[in-house]
Amino acid sequence: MRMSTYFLPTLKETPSEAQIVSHRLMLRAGMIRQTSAGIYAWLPLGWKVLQKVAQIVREEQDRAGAQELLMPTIQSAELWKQSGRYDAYGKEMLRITDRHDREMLFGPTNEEMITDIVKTFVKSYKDLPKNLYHIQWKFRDEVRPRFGVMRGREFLMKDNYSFDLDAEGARLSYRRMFLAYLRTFARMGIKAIPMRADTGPIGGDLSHEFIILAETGESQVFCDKKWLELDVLADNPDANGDLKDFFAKYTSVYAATEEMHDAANCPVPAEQLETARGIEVGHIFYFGTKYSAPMGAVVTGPDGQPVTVEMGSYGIGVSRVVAALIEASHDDAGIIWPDQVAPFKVALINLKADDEACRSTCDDLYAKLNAAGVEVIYDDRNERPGAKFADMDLIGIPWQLTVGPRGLKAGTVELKRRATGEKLELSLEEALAKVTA
Ligand code: 5CA
Repeated sequence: MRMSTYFLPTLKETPSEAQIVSHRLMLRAGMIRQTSAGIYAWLPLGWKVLQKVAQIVREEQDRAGAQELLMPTIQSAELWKQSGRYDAYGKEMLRITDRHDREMLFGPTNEEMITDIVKTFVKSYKDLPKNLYHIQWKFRDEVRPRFGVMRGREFLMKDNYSFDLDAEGARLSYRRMFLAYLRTFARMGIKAIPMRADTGPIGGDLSHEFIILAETGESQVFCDKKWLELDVLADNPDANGDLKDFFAKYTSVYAATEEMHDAANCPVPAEQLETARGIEVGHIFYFGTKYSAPMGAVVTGPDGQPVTVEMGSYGIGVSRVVAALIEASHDDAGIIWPDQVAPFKVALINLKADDEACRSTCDDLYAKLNAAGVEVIYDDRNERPGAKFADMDLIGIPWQLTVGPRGLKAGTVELKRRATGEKLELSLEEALAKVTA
């Protein structure tokens, strides 16, 4: 992508309405634009990151055996009356009336709709288990939307729903998702800690919130310092094997939200206890027959008798994760994207756009990087070097490859690692090899 043509409206000034760093940086980096309170347009740079995050979520869902579908954002009130949640959900639900005076709503979540779909087609125990997910926009009319996409009214969620014949099967589905969530966040380069949680309006008896530690988090959390050393990708448990031991290991290390934490009876000694703020990026629930019973999701069991299916639901705030990643990884100059979710891998900076040697070298590097499948943003504008460096630091591209007239005479370019600030003088070939590796 050439910066001269890219739609990247970066801001020099810090927007006054933004109270937390991720919101400020997303506005300054030209990632989002608020269109109404708590509702955002995702501009090209932001959209790219959002898709990268969604793709990691998708790959880990697929690996865990969940299947992707897509349900609509607009739902009929009828389904919610069947489950009994239509009145209970209150003002957070955006209710809509269509031209025929039918009651509709913009979905805040999809338990009812998926239960209705599954019960229509799944009639026998032989059709179970099933685990279905989608990545779709939700609407919750939050009283206080704030902190940008962190607590929006419209937001992107991955939500999935498991259907099992019995409680044992449902607990296995829950453990599979527990593992998938740990893997998902680890792959994004962040540590999300599962904490026993309240089930709230979703309901059920077993639930974990996945929390990223960050100063600006909305929740107060407590965890054993051992958590900071656990490495799920190194543990590498098999999603299809027996997950009991893994689940036992990862739930035995203490971690709790404020609502669940009891200081007087905390099993962790004070010097071993981390007290921090946290951001909830995911939430999983096992709730048995809370929806399947009232909505009649029943299959014929092995003995010919009807069985009400056991369900769980599992959510990741995909758009919130983008903000949480920035809270976890930034400095005074801007965002520092982990490689796995960076919108571009390489920032190619031409220090002197009107210099023929610089221009042709950069054009050539740009073509080679594109040909090698490396995502590159190329600053080919006629701007001051200082402004170019500031923009690239702000938007947080992992590698900055700078080409200037002085270096070129010596046959070198400069390669800077955004995260560490480390700079290397390399030949063109060495620099190319390093960023395409
Ligand atoms: N049906 C269940 C699981 S699929 C559910 O809706 N769970 S939830 O209410 O906990 O939401 C799942 C995740 O969505 C949360 O963990 C959070 O990361 C994200 N989320 C919830 N509300 C918002 C919001 N207003 N703005 C941004 N993300 C949100």
